[in-house]
Amino acid sequence: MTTLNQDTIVALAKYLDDAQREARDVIKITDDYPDMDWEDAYAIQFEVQQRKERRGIRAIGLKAGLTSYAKMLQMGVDSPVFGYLTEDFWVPESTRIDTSTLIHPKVEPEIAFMLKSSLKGPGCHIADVLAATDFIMPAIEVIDSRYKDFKFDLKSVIADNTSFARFVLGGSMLDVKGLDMRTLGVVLEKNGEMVACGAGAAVLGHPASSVAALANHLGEQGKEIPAGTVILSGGITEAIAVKAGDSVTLRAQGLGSVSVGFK
Ligand code: OOG
Ligand code: MG
Repeated sequence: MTTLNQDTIVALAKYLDDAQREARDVIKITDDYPDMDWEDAYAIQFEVQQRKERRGIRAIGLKAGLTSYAKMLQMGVDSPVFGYLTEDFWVPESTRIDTSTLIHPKVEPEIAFMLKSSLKGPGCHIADVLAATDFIMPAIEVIDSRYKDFKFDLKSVIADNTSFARFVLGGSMLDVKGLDMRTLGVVLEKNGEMVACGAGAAVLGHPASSVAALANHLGEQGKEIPAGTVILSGGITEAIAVKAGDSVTLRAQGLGSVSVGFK
């Protein structure tokens, strides 16, 4: 049961959608609606996505966020969140993203999963995820909270589609068979210097557990993750702020690298 009425949910979705489209920050929504609940937060996120769909922008994947201790610590929250990847925010590798369309972007090193079969919770676990995975790839997620100073609580960030702003896939596709993703190392470089590094285990012990958590979250609503879905499993390290002129490369063990620039 949501605590907010449908008119309020629709108005808050417009508030966040407009902020994103106009690249300006806004006050977090829990300041005005401190009693909103988790269902309200996901209902607003869904409504933001509905607005995009009405403009012809489809969801082409899903994401989990705040799945590593580094991210939880950085943002001062304690549980994962889930959101949509939309087609308008997919960016080809080695291009430059226009920072005038963003508020205060940050980049995150992530492992992307491509599913060959559907996943349905509850009860989904790492082995189910690995069996359903076609391949993994390195990914850079650009996050850009629509909230002032990038400060939020969990409900506000869920409503804001978990700060999703762009994503870049690249490098090699890797079969998960025979792979220990926990020890898969990643190095994030900005302008040729290493700015963060980590290993897969930073993400809930194993990046596949983040995908399982997503399947279980959707399972509570009777939804499944269809085959062919690309999923970002969550930043392995803290997110790194970027500005015009920066270039970012993610090197992932056995997966090559993926790069993107900012102008
Ligand atoms: C929320 C989104 C976090 C991740 O990978 O942890 C996220 C935020 O930190 O703004 O995408
Ligand atoms: Mg992320």
